[in-house]
Amino acid sequence: MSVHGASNALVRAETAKEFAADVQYYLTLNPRQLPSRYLYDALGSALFDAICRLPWYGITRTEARMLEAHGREVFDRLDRVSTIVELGSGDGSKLRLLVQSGAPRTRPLTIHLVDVSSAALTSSARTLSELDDVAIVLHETTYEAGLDDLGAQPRPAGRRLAVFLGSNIGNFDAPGADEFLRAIRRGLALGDGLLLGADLVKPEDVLQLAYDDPLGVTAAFNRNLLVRINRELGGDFDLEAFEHRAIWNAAASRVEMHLAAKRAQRVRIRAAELDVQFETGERIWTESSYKYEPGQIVAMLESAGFQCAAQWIDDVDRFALTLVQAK
Ligand code: AVJ
Repeated sequence: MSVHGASNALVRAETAKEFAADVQYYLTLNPRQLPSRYLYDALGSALFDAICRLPWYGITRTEARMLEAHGREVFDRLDRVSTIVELGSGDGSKLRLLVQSGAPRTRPLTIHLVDVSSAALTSSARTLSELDDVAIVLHETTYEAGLDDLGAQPRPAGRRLAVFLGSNIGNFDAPGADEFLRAIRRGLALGDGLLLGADLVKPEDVLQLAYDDPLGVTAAFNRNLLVRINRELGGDFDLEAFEHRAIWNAAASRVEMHLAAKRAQRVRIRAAELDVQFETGERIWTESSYKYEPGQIVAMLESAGFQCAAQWIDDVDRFALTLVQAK
């Protein structure tokens, strides 16, 4: 195995400034918001890993089981894969499962990992280094920049397979998802593949427990965003004064996470030059997790320039893996 870093220093240097600018912009919108990508600092990522182990949050376990069960079929439908690109690498264990169960004979294999988090890249690379005869290339950058990098590189023989797992697509609203899927499509050539893992609509009580768990881990994950603003941007949020809310918005088919002010208060954030007055019950919308019907996933992919090759559905745990090809 070999690991090459293609890390982008420019992207990293801009992060603090961008965070301040985004907090200033989104926190003064009506309703107040914060982009969900900022949930994942080191502590936030550790809390998300804990969420994945909660008995009430099934996405990770169900998807891993499905990758193991259907991995072989993925590489049967999409033959001659020589390059896999994982967007948002997590800890690498799902991709290892997919390759182990599905691509035992596909060598040589190059795996590109694209993630803004160097911690995620390091742990993924370590997990994937257990595979034999695989070259790993790290891209410490945004999905979009990583896709551009890749689109510009000379293509080895064989197909590319892009992999976007964990229902991360669910953080995008419909126009955002369309734009993102089109960006993936641009990084691929005709006949290349995309494997998408997406969570399906399920009963409200199940969703409620998944996003507001009895151990309070999801609440901590959400409230950590305020801890991060306090630390990195000189904010003075009183942690005790905000509570986690998870709301199923049936009309929009999404679970929303919010932070609700328990009392009226004023918050200052020095680096964002902000002075915000919260009323009692006023909320900050921190995340959306869209839930889909299987046909909707196919339609969304088809309109972004793909053709469905296969879809696997777990009807008990309500999750879909969809394999498409660039058309
Ligand atoms: C990583 C975006 C897929 O929406 O289910 C978990 C994040 N938020 N619990 C999701 C999350 C609250 C997760 N995604």
